[in-house]
Amino acid sequence: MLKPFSSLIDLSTGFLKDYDNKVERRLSNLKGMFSDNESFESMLASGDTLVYEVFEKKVPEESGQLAHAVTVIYPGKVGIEYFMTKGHFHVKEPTAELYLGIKGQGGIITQDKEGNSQYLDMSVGSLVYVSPYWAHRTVNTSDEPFSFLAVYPAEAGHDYGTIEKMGFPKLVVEQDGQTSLVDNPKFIKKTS
Ligand code: S6P
Ligand code: ZN
Repeated sequence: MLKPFSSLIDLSTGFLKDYDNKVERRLSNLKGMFSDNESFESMLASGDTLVYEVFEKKVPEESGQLAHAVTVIYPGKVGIEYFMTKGHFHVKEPTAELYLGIKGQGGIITQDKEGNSQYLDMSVGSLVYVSPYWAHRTVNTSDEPFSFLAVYPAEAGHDYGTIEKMGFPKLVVEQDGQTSLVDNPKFIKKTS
């Protein structure tokens, strides 16, 4: 049986100090996810930039356990679209998730299976409740690393394939120095 344990987030840097596992996502891992393919390919040609990292604590993937991880999204854009996570639905769809902003500025774009979408700004201390059935993707809208904690049922699982096919209804972009949401021309709305 898992004993109670603690870990430490350095609030001055936004990093989880004593993680068990780190996932690195580079540009090449996000192929096809940014809207502007030309900018993506030319950026990739000059280096496989680190876009985000996930620092995870390991808990058993079983009912009753709470998985938790700190994500750090680095600043950057592909074309006008901010660096972002892949985004996912949970495999066990009736599972919620709680996000807490730790450092920097960003936002979370969500969608349900009907293609309804909602964007929420995040900054230090923002507490975001991602309701069951809603896919979620976070973006860094600033010029410093954006860090947040996610807590979710350990058995939730990640469905990346659906998002790879359909995308999100909105893109989070910088226009005239402002963060804006624009329609994603490549979004595929579920038909059944
Ligand atoms: C897990 C939770 C986060 C993300 C992380 C990276 O349910 O939502 O820990 O895994 O922010 O995003 P993604 O979409 O690549 O898993
Ligand atoms: Zn999730």
